[in-house]
Amino acid sequence: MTSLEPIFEAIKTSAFRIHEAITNEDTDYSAQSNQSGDIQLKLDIISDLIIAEEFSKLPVIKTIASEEKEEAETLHPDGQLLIAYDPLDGSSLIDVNLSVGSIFGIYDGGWDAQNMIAAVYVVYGPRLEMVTAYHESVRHYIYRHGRFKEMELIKLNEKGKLNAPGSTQNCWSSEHKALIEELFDEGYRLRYSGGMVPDLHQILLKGGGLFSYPATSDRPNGKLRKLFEVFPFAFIYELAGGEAIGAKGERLMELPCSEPHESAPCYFGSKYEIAKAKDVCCKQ
Ligand code: AFP
Repeated sequence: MTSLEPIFEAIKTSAFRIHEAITNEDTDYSAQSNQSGDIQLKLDIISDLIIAEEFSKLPVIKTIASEEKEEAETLHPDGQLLIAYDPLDGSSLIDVNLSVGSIFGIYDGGWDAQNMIAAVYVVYGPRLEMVTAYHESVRHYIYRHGRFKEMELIKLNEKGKLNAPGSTQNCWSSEHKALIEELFDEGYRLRYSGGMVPDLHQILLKGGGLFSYPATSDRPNGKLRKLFEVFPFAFIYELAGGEAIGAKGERLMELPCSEPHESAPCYFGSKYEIAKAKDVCCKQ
């Protein structure tokens, strides 16, 4: 089994560099151009370049697919692993100083969810944090005094108390609306920032609940992308003891992916909430 430690170290280095850029760089296209005439880079493009640069140093990585690039890119033809990543998910929230994140899915043998062998995300918030899912454990790290310090393993309770309902509510199906309202009627608390990484991180660390980004009338295939958003969090939630399903109650980890930017409706949560989702709205 290939050791993923060099990849996790490259992600830590990228996280530190991106955290610095978030603090110091101009976050929008500016009017200035650099020496070669390129328009000043946006922060999410800078983040993409940082990650690609760190991954280019690892011969084990054959191909990368980024949310910021139309096509996948071969780094090392003799490499073994494929990595899909969203370099700065939720970047539109930076202007209002809300938490954002980077998401990574590590695949061996192809881009279908069943080929995923590990998933990682980084949270850029009041603290810099990283979560890795690999070898049956979901590990949590907090950046303190110059290094990522390992904390307790992450496990979801059978049932939680947080409800994170995404997308435009007037585009929800009546079944999805009924599910969300049932949870609120049971006393669940609304926790939704519009950033997938902090919203799912909160449910993982607060013991459970439901995050949903359903099929809607304006987005019949949902919004979140399979390769670098949906599959990595499905992998993480299942390893943490929860479940992750699609619009028809199917396991997200059984879905294929035929092109890098394909999206899928998705529900991530503790077992109680996913069972309710299957019963109320995600039926075959
Ligand atoms: P941006 O990257 O455009 O900010 O979108 C963030 C995101 O892809 C994901 O992080 C959120 O869960 C989701 O969009 C929020 O979408 P809605 O605003 O439609 O709920």
